[in-house]
Amino acid sequence: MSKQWWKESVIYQIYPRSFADSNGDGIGDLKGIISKLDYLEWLGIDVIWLSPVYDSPNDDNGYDIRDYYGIMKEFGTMDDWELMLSEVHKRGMKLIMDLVINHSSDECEWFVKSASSKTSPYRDYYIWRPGNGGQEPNNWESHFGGSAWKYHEETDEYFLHLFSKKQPDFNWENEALRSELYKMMTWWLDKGIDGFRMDVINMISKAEGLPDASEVRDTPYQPAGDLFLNGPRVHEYIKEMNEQVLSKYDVMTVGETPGVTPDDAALFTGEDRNELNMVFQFDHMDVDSGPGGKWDIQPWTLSELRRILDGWQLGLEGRGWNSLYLNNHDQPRMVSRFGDDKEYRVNSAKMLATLLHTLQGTPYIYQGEEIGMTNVEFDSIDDYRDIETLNMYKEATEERGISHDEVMRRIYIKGRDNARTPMQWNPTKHAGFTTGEPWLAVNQNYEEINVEEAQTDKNSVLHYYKKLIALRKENPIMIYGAYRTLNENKEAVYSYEREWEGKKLLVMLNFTAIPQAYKVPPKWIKSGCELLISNEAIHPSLEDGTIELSPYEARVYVMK
Ligand code: TEU
Ligand code: CA
Repeated sequence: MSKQWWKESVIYQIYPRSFADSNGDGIGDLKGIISKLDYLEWLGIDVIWLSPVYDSPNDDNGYDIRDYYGIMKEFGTMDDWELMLSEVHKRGMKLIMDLVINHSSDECEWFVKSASSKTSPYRDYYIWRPGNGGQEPNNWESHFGGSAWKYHEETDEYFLHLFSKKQPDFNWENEALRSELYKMMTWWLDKGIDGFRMDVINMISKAEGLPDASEVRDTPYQPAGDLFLNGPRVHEYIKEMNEQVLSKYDVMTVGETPGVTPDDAALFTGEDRNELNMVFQFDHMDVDSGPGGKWDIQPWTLSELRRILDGWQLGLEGRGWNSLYLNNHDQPRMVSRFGDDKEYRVNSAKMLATLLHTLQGTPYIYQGEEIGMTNVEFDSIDDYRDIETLNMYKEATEERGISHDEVMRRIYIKGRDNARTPMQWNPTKHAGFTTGEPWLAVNQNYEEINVEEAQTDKNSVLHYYKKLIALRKENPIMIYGAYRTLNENKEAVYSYEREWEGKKLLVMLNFTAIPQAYKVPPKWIKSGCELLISNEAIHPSLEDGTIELSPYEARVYVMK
């Protein structure tokens, strides 16, 4: 593998709680993951990104770490984890762990000591401030609703939590805290892992003095992203982390960085920056959000999605590397959001997969995406588990007078549990995920949508993913080719070229449920070309100059 093996890899994200349950307690676990490694190897996966498996009270399903050196008991033991790692490596795959170091759980021993007294040597590991005339220290809103501050009676101060009340933010200005975190990272790297996905890593440096948010909406607390995203010392901290830890290992890092532009991303991922290898940007994940944020749902347009993705493809060309994703454990299922999860589920899932595997960057497959799993609609709010959803439901219905039906409509479209229903392995009860009662109900379409069915159906989404992944390994142009956008019928068709060492690819994706005319660029007629992959079986030749793309049809040609 080249030094930059992460550029040539396809990465698969496992959300362990929902992946595979080996002991019938209804919760996915490490032994369950081990039982599915042959499947991932068969698919052609190179790297597994494992969402947090550290000891946690699960206020935010593991993104609230209580013991950074221990495994959550529901998931198994450290021996199980060691076995999993060796089984991953035995199959020639790599493992990156999800690292949450912007905040910990309030049950983490560091926080318990920090909260024990104002004079604790750990006090400054977290962000404590006195109240402001009986009010919170500033007007910041938590991502999970309400104030970003919680009052701590025992020491008569507030602590900052940008997420849940049980996720206190670390104070990265404290050097001892940073050393603790680097020591912990080294401990995991010495176990042989192949890197980290770093949770909200661009939130670790907050604005000097923690001033009030200037943008004031008609809500009690205000979004303050400009005051805690890409803060004044964020690059200093990450460079220090790289110098003291990461640079000593052949590992990959991908930072989760809400609110970054391509210019910001180039600062985090530039090869001469010695910070991170890649970042997850969110511009395309906000394409259907209005000024009120994710729950202010707006229709999205292909021209806006293209503008965003073009911007990232061209913006990072030659100075960074894109992470390519349309799904993860925080986002609704891509076939429901950007495709058609009813009449054209299979074709639109394949079309979206073609997009992700023919842009420049590293593709990330989220568990279930490869079989076209869809969003879910539970009848009752009591069927939901995600803290973000439950807090929003309570605040919207009880404090803002929004109707139950309207709030449920928003949850159906944007709720995070859409992505967290158990992986659908086969058509037996609970989709073969568990022999017990699942922690979150299985999507009722599992009899039709499951891995077993997909493996037997040669035309399934799954076999299409397997072919796309294999093509990337055989055609470096899909990895390294320069990206050039094309504007033919651009409101309905996303088309672009890739160019590398004299070779050319032409990609055309019909993003609609109706046939679309597409005028082939003349140079492709003259030169002649052959079809590399398509989600349709028959294709009029390109000679005619104008072709018709069927609903959600995807085609990729290579120039002769
Ligand atoms: O998510 C950070 C983040 O930006 C989320 O607020 C995301 O935008 C939101 O969930 C979309 O609805 C990371 C983790 O991926 C997420 O699961 C955690 O809840 C969060 O950090 C706190 O650790
Ligand atoms: Ca289990």
